[in-house]
Amino acid sequence: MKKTLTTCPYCGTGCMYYLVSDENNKITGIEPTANHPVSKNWVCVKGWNSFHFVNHPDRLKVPQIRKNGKMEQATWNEALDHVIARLREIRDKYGNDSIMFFSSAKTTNEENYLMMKLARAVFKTNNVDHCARLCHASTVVGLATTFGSGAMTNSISCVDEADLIFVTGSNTTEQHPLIGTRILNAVQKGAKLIVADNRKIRLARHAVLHLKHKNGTDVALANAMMNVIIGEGLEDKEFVANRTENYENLKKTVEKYTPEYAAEITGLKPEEIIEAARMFAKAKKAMIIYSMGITQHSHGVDNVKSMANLVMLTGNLGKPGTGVNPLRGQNNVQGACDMGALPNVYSGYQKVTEENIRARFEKAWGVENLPSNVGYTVTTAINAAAEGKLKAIYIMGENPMMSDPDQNHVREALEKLEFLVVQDIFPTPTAKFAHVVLPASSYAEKDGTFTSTERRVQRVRKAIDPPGQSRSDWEILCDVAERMGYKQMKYKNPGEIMDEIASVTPIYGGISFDRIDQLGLQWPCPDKNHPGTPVLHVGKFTRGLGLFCAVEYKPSMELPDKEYPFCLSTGRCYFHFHTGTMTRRSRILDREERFPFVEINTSDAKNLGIRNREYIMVATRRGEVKAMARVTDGIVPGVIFMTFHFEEGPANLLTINALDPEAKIPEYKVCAAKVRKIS
Ligand SMILES: Nc1nc2c(c(=O)[nH]1)N[C@H]1C(S)=C(S)[C@@H](COP(=O)(O)OP(=O)(O)OC[C@H]3O[C@@H](n4cnc5c(=O)[nH]c(N)nc54)[C@H](O)[C@@H]3O)O[C@H]1N2
Ligand SMILES: Nc1nc2c(c(=O)[nH]1)N[C@H]1C(S)=C(S)[C@@H](COP(=O)(O)OP(=O)(O)OC[C@H]3O[C@@H](n4cnc5c(=O)[nH]c(N)nc54)[C@H](O)[C@@H]3O)O[C@H]1N2
Ligand code: SF4
Ligand SMILES: [Mo]
Repeated sequence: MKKTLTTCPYCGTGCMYYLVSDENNKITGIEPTANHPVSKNWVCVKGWNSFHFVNHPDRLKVPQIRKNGKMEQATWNEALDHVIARLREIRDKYGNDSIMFFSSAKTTNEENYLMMKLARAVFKTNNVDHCARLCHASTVVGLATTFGSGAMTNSISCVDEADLIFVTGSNTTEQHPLIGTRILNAVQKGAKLIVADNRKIRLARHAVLHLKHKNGTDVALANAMMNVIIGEGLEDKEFVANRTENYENLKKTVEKYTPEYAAEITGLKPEEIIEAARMFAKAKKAMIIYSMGITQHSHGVDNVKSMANLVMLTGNLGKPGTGVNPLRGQNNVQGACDMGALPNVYSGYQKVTEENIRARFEKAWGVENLPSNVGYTVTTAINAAAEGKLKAIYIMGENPMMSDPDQNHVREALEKLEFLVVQDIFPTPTAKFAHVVLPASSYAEKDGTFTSTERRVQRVRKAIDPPGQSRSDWEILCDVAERMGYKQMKYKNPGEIMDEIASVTPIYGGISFDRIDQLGLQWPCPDKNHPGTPVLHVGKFTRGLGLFCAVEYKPSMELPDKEYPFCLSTGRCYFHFHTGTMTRRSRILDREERFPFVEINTSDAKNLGIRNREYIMVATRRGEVKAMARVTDGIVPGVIFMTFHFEEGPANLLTINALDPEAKIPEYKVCAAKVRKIS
């Protein structure tokens, strides 16, 4: 038996544990570790079961090339030669920006860095992005504008110190279980909890106040809370005066958002809003925790700015137990953003549009003429492909056929592509459209780092050899670069890649494999002696002063009407992860939640004659999906909720391709739907 300390491949909480493997190169289980600051000898059910998929027989083991419409096995040489020949042809015919690279929040920092280096240094395009676009793009834009840095301001341990925790649009106990537990423990010790979510999530049972506002009305709620706070003189005058700018503008904007006015928009009672405002403002240390309920809207950036406004107004920033805390979703989505797998920035959020920054990267990478135009996002790339403007996509570790909005639209886009490469560990629905499929090795079979939601850069370690001919993503990417004739992408191991990252990325300047050996380090960590940064914006914001950005409430793009009377909201459940490629191949997890389901309120179900566990049809203007009715009082009347985990009942066949104008994030949380019985 061998024990290998590594980081969980599921959520951004970033638990570390030991993978236990035997002499036959098989992982047999996991063992928690006591000294990790977040996991503290615990993991959630996905952590416990994070090895079944690794051993699963469906793992991709051999490269494949499409020949005469059929996928055929190939050698690595044939597959990679084909990839670069086709990409070269397409580039020469249509230009550099006709190719797009989807990077992956499932892969390591080193691999994300190499993907963006490949796109920029070798293919000379800024067309690189990843699933943060579908997730926290609103956070990255909104907090960069207000604070100067788009990450969680505080640490997970700050939950223990808060007097009041405001959880909005985060089903924390199911989606970030070890943070959820931490919140429950804090409440038990006396912290107050406010939950804003119109589903009766587990945290709601422990809240002093549960706000069941309508989906998409968070700006109205926050503006009204600020209206009350200012009206009653509860704002932190000193903080506002010394640390922020543009306050007058905010004050003027929130004037009209009286509790009564916001009550009409949100469906709440005015007293609930007043109580929430008073509690939040009067707490000594209050923190906001939010996730997809805030970001996944056509006004997601406005929502995030509202969260920032609320904490600045009450002075809850730059100290333990406070802050704006967006819980990042994927195991390494924070890292994929940090590494510049985004169309507008290099690693460390250094802008591609700034000449001196481009010059630095040109020098470091030994290339000339790095592109200065901002590239496509994941979402605009799919649109461009559907319009025939984008010709090729190289996808590493994403499954857009299941995860992007409006599946028929995605299908049309993928079908139109002249060339699609899919590099994954499993044959995904997206891989069905690929011209070349490259088998990658999983987290258990490679070295590297993931960065958790609290900006903690942690080690991932190789426990076993990869199955079949599969190879690490970093090795594959280096091979592609070399075959393209680029000489500066050769590394002996991921530790060397991290050294290069540190040399070009100021916030990672002090990170190296030997320093982060056991517990990791929280960025910014600018030099080798820096201890890391648990709390951001202490004494001063990254951008200097905090910027109040006044925003008006804007309704969601497609609201319920007579024909489609329900609001369809989508999200996740405890046992499955995303498009299910990993959890549905995990015996125990798949046993717990086996069928596509739709939550519907008891009174709605009664009116339609729908019984619990009966299969029903859910339809929107995009399509219809069969799912099992879960009749419950845990959701308000008029709203239905589905997950996007099931290939056989894909929620994204229903969702709308409406985007936030700035962040380009889809509106996954609101569209109009109807349900009917299957006779
Ligand atoms: N088990 C499991 N864990 C996961 C994942 C997974 O797939 N499975 N995915 C990971 C990833 S990448 C992410 S991004 C996170 C997501 O984590 P969460 O954001 O917590 O999960 P969601 O289910 O998308 O949505 C959370 C809640 O938002 C509420 N909501 C919907 N609309 C609104 C609104 O307009 N306002 C407010 N205030 N609330 C609203 C929903 O009712 C829902 O309960 O989870 C991560 N962890
Ligand atoms: N309707 C609806 N849709 C949503 C959301 C929603 O709330 N509602 N949420 C959105 C959010 S927040 C997110 S983050 C996205 C997620 O969207 P995706 O990232 O597309 O979804 P995943 O299923 O996580 O896909 C990750 C892929 O990486 C593969 N993989 C795992 N490990 C490795 C590895 O080491 N190397 C390689 N090469 N591949 C690997 C997996 O098999 C899988 O196919 O979905 C979005 N879609
Ligand atoms: S809380 Fe997240 S990181 Fe921790 S074990 Fe569960 S899925 Fe893994
Ligand atoms: Mo996410």
